[in-house]
Amino acid sequence: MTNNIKEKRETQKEIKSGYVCIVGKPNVGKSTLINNLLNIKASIVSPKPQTTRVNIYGYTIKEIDNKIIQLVLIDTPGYHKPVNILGQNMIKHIELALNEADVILMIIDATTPLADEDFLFINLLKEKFNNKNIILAINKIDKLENRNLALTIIEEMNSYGLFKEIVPISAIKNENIDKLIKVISNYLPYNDYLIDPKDKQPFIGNLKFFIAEVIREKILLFTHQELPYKTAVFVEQIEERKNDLIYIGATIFVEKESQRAIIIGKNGQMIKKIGKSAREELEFILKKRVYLDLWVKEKENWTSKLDFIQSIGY
Ligand SMILES: Nc1nc2c(ncn2[C@@H]2O[C@H](COP(=O)(O)OP(=O)(O)OP(=O)(O)O)[C@@H](O)[C@H]2O)c(=O)[nH]1
Ligand SMILES: [Mg+2]
Repeated sequence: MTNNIKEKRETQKEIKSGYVCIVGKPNVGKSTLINNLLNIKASIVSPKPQTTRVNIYGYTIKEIDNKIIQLVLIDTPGYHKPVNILGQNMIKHIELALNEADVILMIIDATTPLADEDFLFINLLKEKFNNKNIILAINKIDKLENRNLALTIIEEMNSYGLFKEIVPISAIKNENIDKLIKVISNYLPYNDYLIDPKDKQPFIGNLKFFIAEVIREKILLFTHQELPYKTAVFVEQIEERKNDLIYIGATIFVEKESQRAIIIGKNGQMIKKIGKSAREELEFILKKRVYLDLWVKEKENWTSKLDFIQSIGY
């Protein structure tokens, strides 16, 4: 085969593309899945619910069965009953993504029984988004002692008559992810690229916001009770310095003085731990040395102040 013919054959491959929004209750593994699909860290992950606060966009190209698949992915906050303006904004983000989606990918956790939030969300999908292609992924199957349980869950979820397909997966162990992409591709509407495939930026985000998120991820990891839900991070300054060093100045906001004391810790040990862990990860991602300057400020009742929430990007 001459090169010319070979090239022509390659470009004749079928292309499928579309917007896929990843939704579901908190902590089911939505952000873990988008990171897996993008093959980079775009969205922070933590063992605590309500980690993601805004929609995170990314795109990727996969090739399966001689078909080129371009997914424009949206990771969303976990669906929950909001208790403040921050929570209300999170729900607005989810609705925005649902409206944008060609395919809605709902995630549930195979290891926990369905909760109120799952039922509320299923009702929302039934009432407002039944005309869209809705696929269900049952995540965390790696944690199932008895894999047959996945079949029972599939049967139960089928009874809602809502899902076009149901796929058991493990986002962490990369199980059945190719199958999931293949299933999604059957419902993608376009037969062309949505984003120029030469565009090498898989994660459509803002660096300052991403750095703030990495810092917040460490706070989620090391602090407990209400603190993770009352913490906001804002990067004030990023400055390239000599010898491949980046200076990053960021403020951690909390609602009360007592929370400020916990974040700082005895002899400043907690803030040191958060700073060290964030700095190490940022150095790995940015491939540069990082000097991370962290301040902790009290901003009374910020989770109910719309102006502040918007100024910080949530
Ligand atoms: N065992 C196992 N754990 C998983 C899997 N996927 C995610 N997790 C864990 O589940 C927890 C929550 O993961 P996230 O990706 O932050 O969940 P999320 O749905 O984005 O959560 P919110 O942003 O709070 O809505 C983390 O501790 C993950 O490591 C999986 O496939 N298997
Ligand atoms: Mg998340």
